[in-house]
Amino acid sequence: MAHREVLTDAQVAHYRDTGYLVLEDRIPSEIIAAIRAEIARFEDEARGMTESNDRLDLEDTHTPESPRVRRIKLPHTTSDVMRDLLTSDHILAPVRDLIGPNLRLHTTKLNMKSAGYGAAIEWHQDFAFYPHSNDDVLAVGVIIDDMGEENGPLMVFPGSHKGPIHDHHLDGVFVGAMDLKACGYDLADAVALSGPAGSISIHHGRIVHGSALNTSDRDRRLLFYEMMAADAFPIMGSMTTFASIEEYNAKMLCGAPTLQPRLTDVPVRIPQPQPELNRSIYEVQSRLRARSFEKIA
Ligand SMILES: O=C(O)CCC(=O)C(=O)O
Repeated sequence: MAHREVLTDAQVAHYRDTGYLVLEDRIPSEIIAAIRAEIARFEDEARGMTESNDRLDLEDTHTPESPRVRRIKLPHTTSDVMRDLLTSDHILAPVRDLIGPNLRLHTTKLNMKSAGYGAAIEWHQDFAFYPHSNDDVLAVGVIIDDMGEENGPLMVFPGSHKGPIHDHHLDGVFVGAMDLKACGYDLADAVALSGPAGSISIHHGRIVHGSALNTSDRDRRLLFYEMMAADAFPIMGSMTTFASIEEYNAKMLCGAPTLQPRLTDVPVRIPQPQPELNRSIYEVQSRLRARSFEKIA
């Protein structure tokens, strides 16, 4: 049996079987409080803004007078608290238990999903956006507010990480979402990842997931750290971009980089051509004609 840092055999088996895991009580409350204070700082910054920029993605219903932020982009580059948490054992120890000691960052984002209007994210697979040479690719979600059925939780289809990569194209253009029914899924089989603030969720890069509009009176903020085994290399057309091997290796979170990709038998579709508006998943999915989730008027 392999030595593990934090996860039990049962937790590792659950992840392998279903493609997700929720770990309660993983992040100390003072770190969650510090992240909430950082979020307030970003919300202040949105006042007066007329359009999204490279730090903040704004809701369609945002106005400069009534700011509505739907995503803080790359928060590890603009917040010391969120950078330090990313490289801490709170996050990396369980990931090492699942996909090994050598980890490379893909990206970070904080999806706000505010009470009353926080935007939905249509069903998709992260691996459809960034196919790699193997699927030791996952996302850790840090639950900033208690997340339950009512406030737009992250939802997954257990076991879907073992299936195909579905078509995320419309009219020949990548739209970052799939047609759930056409792909044979029944909404009744989706599982909401619930947990109190300070929990983390982990979802496999191939798992089918999405989340509804938050019409409740409680915020649902979820900070994502997306990462992969260092020997999972991006495949042509993947949204993983880097200008040089030095820049690529600067994304290492722990362990050692390699120049030898591990190739496994994983399903791949190339997420190309990209739509013109492609600065965030919300923009990419905005071309959809049929939606699974409601949009706010
Ligand atoms: O925030 C959510 O509920 C889903 C996030 C997600 O899947 C994404 O941003 O790719």
